[in-house]
Amino acid sequence: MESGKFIVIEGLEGAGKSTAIRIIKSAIESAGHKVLTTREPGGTPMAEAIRDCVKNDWESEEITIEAELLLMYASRVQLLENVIKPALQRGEWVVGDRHDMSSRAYQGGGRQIPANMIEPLRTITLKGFTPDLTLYMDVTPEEGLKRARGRGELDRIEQAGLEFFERTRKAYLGYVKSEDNVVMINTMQNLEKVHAEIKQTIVNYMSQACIPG
Ligand code: T5A
Repeated sequence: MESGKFIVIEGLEGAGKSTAIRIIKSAIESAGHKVLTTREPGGTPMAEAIRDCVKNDWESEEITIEAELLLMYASRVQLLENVIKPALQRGEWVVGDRHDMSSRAYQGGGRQIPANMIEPLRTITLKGFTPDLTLYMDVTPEEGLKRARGRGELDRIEQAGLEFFERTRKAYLGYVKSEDNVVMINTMQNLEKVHAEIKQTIVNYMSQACIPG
């Protein structure tokens, strides 16, 4: 059986990932594929517990940036081995709300953890596994946080401050330039245009991915 594809949506808070995922899921299903959606951190019982851990504000105890990094990869490997890989092997397509690029952008760029400290964790947990396509939804931190605030209280990571998100965005923009299979969507334009670009990107990808050879 042909294995499925792993499509990842990345971006800062308020980039509009939730709507993008709905559009992508519907386009892939229309082409006759079964779709599973995932989120990171999270997606298995243990990974969801880790999600609560990293999003919580622990008041008397500061979460170190090293613990935050390790927890992101612990959550990721649980999801990858228990959910993502089995689904791909069953021929399903998986649409992920965040994956490895989030850690490299937030913990690498935002928290300024050097790449040579992140790399060994990637080797241990991912073992060379990479998404087939990544859609990076670009938004300025000002606009993204304004949208996120409109939805309710900001969580621990969302309270990290504008400079943190500027560094995170800069890291994302670097990966868009330097890595293959990454498409950037500018979300600071007319919403209909944003949605049309997302749909076109996935339709183009499917037409290429489904050509044998
Ligand atoms: N994290 C995660 C790390 O630090 N390292 C890692 O390795 C990983 C995996 C996850 C947090 O963990 C961090 C990143 C995050 O801080 P989360 O709750 O999953 O926590 O946070 P997000 O993934 O950022 O989820 P959000 O819901 O905040 O972002 P979305 O999904 O991009 O935003 P969305 O779609 O819900 O939109 C937010 C609001 O904006 C509006 C929407 O209607 C909604 O109200 N909106 C727009 N408004 C106007 N114009 C547009 N173009 C709009 N797009 C959306």
